[in-house]
Amino acid sequence: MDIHIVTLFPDLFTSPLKESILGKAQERGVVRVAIHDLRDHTEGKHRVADDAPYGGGVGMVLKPEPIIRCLEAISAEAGPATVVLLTPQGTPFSQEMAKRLAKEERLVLLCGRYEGVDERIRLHYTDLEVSIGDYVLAGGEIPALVVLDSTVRLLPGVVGEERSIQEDSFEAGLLDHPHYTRPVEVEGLEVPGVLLSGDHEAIRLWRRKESLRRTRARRPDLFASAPLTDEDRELLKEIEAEEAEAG
Ligand code: 6GU
Repeated sequence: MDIHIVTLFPDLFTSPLKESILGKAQERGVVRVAIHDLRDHTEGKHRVADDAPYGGGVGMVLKPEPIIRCLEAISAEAGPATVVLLTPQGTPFSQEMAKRLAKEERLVLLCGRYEGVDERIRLHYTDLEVSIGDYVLAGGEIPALVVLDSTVRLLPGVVGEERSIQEDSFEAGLLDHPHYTRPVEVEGLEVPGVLLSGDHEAIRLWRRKESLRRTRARRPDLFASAPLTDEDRELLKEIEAEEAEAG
């Protein structure tokens, strides 16, 4: 997969791209990431990439021409790409969207800044607009890293065990269960006994139940679309009985 990032702040990407899963995925050749500095596509010695909004008002707007030139340079060099604009007005990002993006051959992540990008870019040069949540960030760079991280880790051969992806929070439409590692006791705090039992079926049931318990407590909205089995419904009844007893 080829990912092109278009930004006014290329340095924001250096260290996140070097480390961890994103670094490894590039080393392994699973993904190639190219950073494009919008200022390289501006005109004049001041390399101006933004301008005041028509109609007046506060803030600045990203000028259209440098973006158009940059996108055209990318498609001329690399070929056609799906262009994703990072903006607080976009569609809320989700695991589903990460899965969809992971199927693309070539992506452009266009980082908005200031009050936004010229509307003509949004209308005619982007395929998808994405927001990472209901809060305002100074620009689309951190959201681009969020999209990049969650998409790249889904590519085959990036995360060591395929199974560990299937068991992630959200993959089954539920939150993940708790995890424990050694030692068995720390500061008087113990690991739940069932995890030490060696009884794989009991462990599976415990994990599923805790996953349901957490989802019920923290994100009951997820039940609206999570596929639940008869066993899940039984476990949920047990949880409800336990909670009622605990008051
Ligand atoms: Cl994609 N951009 C900005 N500037 N703020 C955001 C966002 C994006 N998603 C949530 N907040």
